[in-house]
Amino acid sequence: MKKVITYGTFDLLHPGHINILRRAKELGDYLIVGLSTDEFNLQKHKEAYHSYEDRKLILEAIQYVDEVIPEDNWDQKIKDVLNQEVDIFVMGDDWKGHFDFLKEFCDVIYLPRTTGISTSKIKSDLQEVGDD
Ligand code: C2G
Repeated sequence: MKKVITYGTFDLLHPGHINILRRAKELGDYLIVGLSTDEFNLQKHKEAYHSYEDRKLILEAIQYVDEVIPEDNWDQKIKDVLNQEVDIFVMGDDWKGHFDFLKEFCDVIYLPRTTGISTSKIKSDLQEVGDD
């Protein structure tokens, strides 16, 4: 069984998230998502609208996702890859090069981001509507 892992906040779920999850799953048989905890998001200078529990509930309902584990620091990826016996690490290419240190332990694949959509764009678009 080929195991794939990816990480993220996955707040205000949108087609960009679904596209990366679908493509990641297509690379193997089992997809693990390392979901950023609310506390780790603070370290990432992000504040998610949905709590970790709600973002986990939403991700677990997605057909491509087989398991969700907490991501609570920048340094857990090697341990996760080894402990979960991961074959492939996947991220959007906005992270290209950032996780190449994992190549010692698994395949590292950066996939093109979906253009024109992001959680921050959703938030700013809604802000504009609200201001009208
Ligand atoms: N993504 C994408 N296309 C978009 C938006 C996001 O392909 N339009 C991808 C990102 O590249 C990432 C995943 O969706 O691979 C999750 O994105 P975020 O929730 O924004 O995650 P991020 O804050 O980048 O956290 O340790 C890694 C970090 O936790 C990644």
